[in-house]
Amino acid sequence: MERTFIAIKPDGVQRGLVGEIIRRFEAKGFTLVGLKMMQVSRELAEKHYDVHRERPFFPSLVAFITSGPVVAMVWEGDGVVAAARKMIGATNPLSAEPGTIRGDFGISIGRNLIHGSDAIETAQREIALWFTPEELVAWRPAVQPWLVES
Ligand code: D4T
Repeated sequence: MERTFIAIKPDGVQRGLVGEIIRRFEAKGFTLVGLKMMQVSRELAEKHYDVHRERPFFPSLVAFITSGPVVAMVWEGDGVVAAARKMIGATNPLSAEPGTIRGDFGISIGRNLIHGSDAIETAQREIALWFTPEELVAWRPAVQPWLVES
Protein backbone atom coordinates (compact mmCIF):
# COMPACT_ATOMS: atom_id res chain seq x y z
CA MET A 1 0.00 0.00 0.00
CA GLU A 2 1.26 3.47 -0.92
CA ARG A 3 2.52 5.69 1.89
CA THR A 4 3.60 9.33 2.12
CA PHE A 5 5.50 11.42 4.64
CA ILE A 6 3.75 14.54 5.93
CA ALA A 7 5.20 17.02 8.42
CA ILE A 8 3.38 19.92 10.05
CA LYS A 9 6.10 22.54 10.27
CA PRO A 10 6.74 24.76 13.34
CA ASP A 11 4.40 27.49 12.03
CA GLY A 12 1.53 25.00 11.69
CA VAL A 13 2.10 23.76 15.24
CA GLN A 14 2.43 27.27 16.69
CA ARG A 15 -0.72 28.41 14.93
CA GLY A 16 -2.79 25.57 16.34
CA LEU A 17 -3.45 23.92 12.98
CA VAL A 18 -2.42 20.37 13.94
CA GLY A 19 -5.99 19.20 14.50
CA GLU A 20 -7.33 20.90 11.36
CA ILE A 21 -4.63 19.37 9.16
CA ILE A 22 -5.04 15.86 10.58
CA ARG A 23 -8.81 16.23 10.26
CA ARG A 24 -8.50 16.91 6.53
CA PHE A 25 -6.46 13.77 5.87
CA GLU A 26 -8.79 11.66 8.04
CA ALA A 27 -11.90 13.10 6.42
CA LYS A 28 -10.50 12.42 2.96
CA GLY A 29 -10.20 8.74 3.86
CA PHE A 30 -6.48 8.17 4.19
CA THR A 31 -5.09 6.06 7.04
CA LEU A 32 -2.70 7.41 9.66
CA VAL A 33 0.03 4.82 10.25
CA GLY A 34 2.70 6.94 11.99
CA LEU A 35 2.58 10.03 14.20
CA LYS A 36 5.03 11.81 16.48
CA MET A 37 5.80 15.30 17.72
CA MET A 38 9.48 16.12 17.73
CA GLN A 39 12.13 18.78 17.92
CA VAL A 40 14.03 18.34 14.66
CA SER A 41 17.83 18.20 14.92
CA ARG A 42 20.04 20.15 12.57
CA GLU A 43 21.37 16.85 11.21
CA LEU A 44 17.89 15.55 10.35
CA ALA A 45 16.87 18.90 8.83
CA GLU A 46 19.93 18.98 6.59
CA LYS A 47 19.38 15.39 5.45
CA HIS A 48 15.68 16.01 4.78
CA TYR A 49 16.38 19.12 2.70
CA ASP A 50 19.57 17.74 1.10
CA VAL A 51 18.32 18.47 -2.46
CA HIS A 52 18.18 22.16 -1.54
CA ARG A 53 21.69 22.27 -0.03
CA GLU A 54 23.05 24.63 -2.69
CA ARG A 55 19.98 26.91 -2.80
CA PRO A 56 20.20 30.40 -1.23
CA PHE A 57 17.25 29.70 1.08
CA PHE A 58 18.81 26.50 2.54
CA PRO A 59 20.15 28.10 5.78
CA SER A 60 16.82 29.79 6.56
CA LEU A 61 14.95 26.58 5.68
CA VAL A 62 17.03 24.57 8.17
CA ALA A 63 16.75 27.32 10.80
CA PHE A 64 12.97 27.40 10.38
CA ILE A 65 12.31 23.64 10.51
CA THR A 66 14.46 23.35 13.67
CA SER A 67 12.91 26.44 15.33
CA GLY A 68 10.09 24.62 17.15
CA PRO A 69 8.19 21.36 17.38
CA VAL A 70 7.15 19.54 14.23
CA VAL A 71 4.42 16.90 13.89
CA ALA A 72 5.71 14.09 11.65
CA MET A 73 3.26 11.65 10.11
CA VAL A 74 2.95 8.79 7.67
CA TRP A 75 -0.35 8.44 5.79
CA GLU A 76 -1.39 5.45 3.74
CA GLY A 77 -3.79 4.86 0.83
CA ASP A 78 -3.93 4.32 -2.91
CA GLY A 79 -2.59 7.45 -4.62
CA VAL A 80 -1.84 9.16 -1.31
CA VAL A 81 1.44 10.78 -2.46
CA ALA A 82 -0.09 12.82 -5.29
CA ALA A 83 -3.40 13.40 -3.49
CA ALA A 84 -1.63 14.79 -0.41
CA ARG A 85 0.35 17.20 -2.59
CA LYS A 86 -2.96 18.43 -4.06
CA MET A 87 -4.47 18.83 -0.60
CA ILE A 88 -1.37 20.76 0.52
CA GLY A 89 -1.30 23.13 -2.48
CA ALA A 90 1.43 25.12 -4.23
CA THR A 91 4.73 25.82 -2.44
CA ASN A 92 3.94 29.55 -2.23
CA PRO A 93 0.72 29.86 -0.19
CA LEU A 94 -0.22 33.05 -2.06
CA SER A 95 -0.40 30.98 -5.26
CA ALA A 96 -2.02 27.96 -3.64
CA GLU A 97 -5.66 27.37 -4.51
CA PRO A 98 -8.33 28.07 -1.90
CA GLY A 99 -9.40 24.74 -0.45
CA THR A 100 -5.81 23.57 -0.11
CA ILE A 101 -4.05 23.74 3.26
CA ARG A 102 -1.55 26.37 2.17
CA GLY A 103 -4.21 28.22 0.17
CA ASP A 104 -6.52 28.42 3.17
CA PHE A 105 -4.03 29.18 5.93
CA GLY A 106 -0.82 30.72 4.60
CA ILE A 107 0.58 33.90 3.02
CA SER A 108 4.36 33.31 2.87
CA ILE A 109 6.63 30.75 1.15
CA GLY A 110 8.93 30.66 4.18
CA ARG A 111 5.94 29.83 6.41
CA ASN A 112 4.08 27.30 4.29
CA LEU A 113 2.85 25.16 7.18
CA ILE A 114 3.32 21.64 5.93
CA HIS A 115 5.57 19.32 3.97
CA GLY A 116 4.48 16.41 1.81
CA SER A 117 6.64 13.99 -0.18
CA ASP A 118 6.68 14.85 -3.89
CA ALA A 119 6.99 11.31 -5.32
CA ILE A 120 6.70 7.68 -4.23
CA GLU A 121 10.51 7.23 -4.15
CA THR A 122 10.91 10.45 -2.14
CA ALA A 123 8.25 9.23 0.28
CA GLN A 124 10.13 5.98 0.84
CA ARG A 125 13.37 7.86 1.52
CA GLU A 126 11.69 10.38 3.85
CA ILE A 127 9.72 7.76 5.81
CA ALA A 128 12.95 5.82 6.41
CA LEU A 129 14.69 9.04 7.46
CA TRP A 130 12.02 10.18 9.95
CA PHE A 131 10.61 6.92 11.33
CA THR A 132 11.91 3.56 12.49
CA PRO A 133 9.94 0.54 11.21
CA GLU A 134 8.69 -0.09 14.79
CA GLU A 135 7.09 3.36 14.87
CA LEU A 136 4.77 2.53 11.97
CA VAL A 137 1.54 0.68 12.67
CA ALA A 138 -0.08 -1.49 10.00
CA TRP A 139 -3.84 -1.52 10.58
CA ARG A 140 -7.02 -1.59 8.56
CA PRO A 141 -9.75 0.89 9.45
CA ALA A 142 -13.15 -0.76 9.94
CA VAL A 143 -14.64 1.85 7.60
CA GLN A 144 -12.42 0.70 4.69
CA PRO A 145 -15.22 -1.08 2.72
CA TRP A 146 -17.15 2.21 2.75
CA LEU A 147 -14.17 4.08 1.33
CA VAL A 148 -12.82 1.67 -1.28
CA GLU A 149 -14.67 -0.73 -3.58
CA SER A 150 -13.16 -4.21 -3.23
P1 D4T B 1 8.15 21.12 1.03
O1 D4T B 1 9.38 20.37 0.58
O2 D4T B 1 8.37 21.87 2.28
O3 D4T B 1 6.94 20.23 1.06
O4 D4T B 1 7.81 22.17 -0.05
P2 D4T B 1 7.57 21.96 -1.59
O5 D4T B 1 7.92 20.55 -2.00
O6 D4T B 1 6.21 22.45 -1.91
O7 D4T B 1 8.63 22.96 -2.19
P3 D4T B 1 10.20 22.83 -2.38
O8 D4T B 1 10.66 21.44 -2.11
O9 D4T B 1 10.51 23.47 -3.69
O10 D4T B 1 10.75 23.78 -1.23
C1 D4T B 1 11.10 23.29 0.03
C2 D4T B 1 10.83 24.36 1.07
O11 D4T B 1 11.66 25.47 0.87
C3 D4T B 1 10.95 26.68 1.10
N1 D4T B 1 11.31 27.61 0.04
C4 D4T B 1 11.24 27.18 -1.24
C5 D4T B 1 11.70 28.86 0.39
O12 D4T B 1 11.74 29.23 1.58
N2 D4T B 1 12.04 29.74 -0.61
C6 D4T B 1 11.98 29.36 -1.94
O13 D4T B 1 12.29 30.19 -2.83
C7 D4T B 1 11.55 28.02 -2.26
C8 D4T B 1 11.48 27.56 -3.72
C9 D4T B 1 9.55 26.25 1.10
C10 D4T B 1 9.46 24.93 1.02
